[in-house]
Amino acid sequence: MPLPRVILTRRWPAACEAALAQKFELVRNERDMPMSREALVEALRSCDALGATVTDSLDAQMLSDPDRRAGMIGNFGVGFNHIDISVAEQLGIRVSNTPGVLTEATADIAMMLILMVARRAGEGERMLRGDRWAGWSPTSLLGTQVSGARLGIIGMGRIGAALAHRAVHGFGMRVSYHNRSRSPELEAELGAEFVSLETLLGAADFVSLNCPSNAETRHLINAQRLSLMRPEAFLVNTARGDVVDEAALAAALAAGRIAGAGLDVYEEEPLVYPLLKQLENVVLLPHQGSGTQATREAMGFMAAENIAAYFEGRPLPNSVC
Ligand code: 8YV
Repeated sequence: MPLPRVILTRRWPAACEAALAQKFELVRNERDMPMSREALVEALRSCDALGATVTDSLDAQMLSDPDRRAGMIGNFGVGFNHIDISVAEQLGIRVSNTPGVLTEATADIAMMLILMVARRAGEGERMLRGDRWAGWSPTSLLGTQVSGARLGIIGMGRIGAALAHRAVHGFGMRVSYHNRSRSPELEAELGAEFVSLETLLGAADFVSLNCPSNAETRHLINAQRLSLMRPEAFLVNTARGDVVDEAALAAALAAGRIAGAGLDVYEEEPLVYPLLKQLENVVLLPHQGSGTQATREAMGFMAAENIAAYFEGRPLPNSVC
């Protein structure tokens, strides 16, 4: 019997590719560039399972293709907003994701963005590398104190909770949160306060987005909600770009309506709203949240295990549908 054919849309860590290659006929994307829509359609027609990532938009039309052969999508990542899950479910296409293994790495990046934007780290580094540093001065590059400040977390899932732990235990921050459901454990353990979205936006020194991207959270942070934030407050986004109306955010930052932003994700990656790149009070990272060697390997092995389970007729350990 021929081995099932698995196509990876991007290069995965070598150890994960090697594990897959032992069990399947593995096709790698040697150039490691995002695949075009046409190439993805072709891939779905010529494999039994697709190893996908956030750079692959798999919409209803592509999944409904009568010539599609793939019956499983093993997503390398926890977020799956790039895949039309309701259509996949209707068509019986199995989809898995990689929850849990990237929680700590992503919470680290969220905390780092809070620190970077508050302490003007990007600005300072640009000044130094640009040979514009004239030496220490009592009043240059003064930032905002993170220790003891109020952090508002929107979306208290695994990553939100890991960020709350860092903020409370590491930095003595006070945490407010808004989520679909309350977490009595976190409230007891960290003194986290459950509040409405409006209360959170109005009270927080730092607002961190840690919710999934879906129809309800698209442009959750728009011009009106940004206007509820305090002029001294900062916005940090490590969730998904479309949770924020980027044009409205850029306008609010440019007008000084909020103090700054730290972003790891964007509405139209890899494009970044041009005005954001011109603003000194914005820290911009290229979607690095889960980017440690250990975490990316753990994600790859988890996705590979789900693909193996599919072909072996076992329940998917991390089934989305
Ligand atoms: C991944 C992420 O690296 O897992 C996620 O949802 O946002 C990132 O950490 C990326 O999605 C890979 O597909």
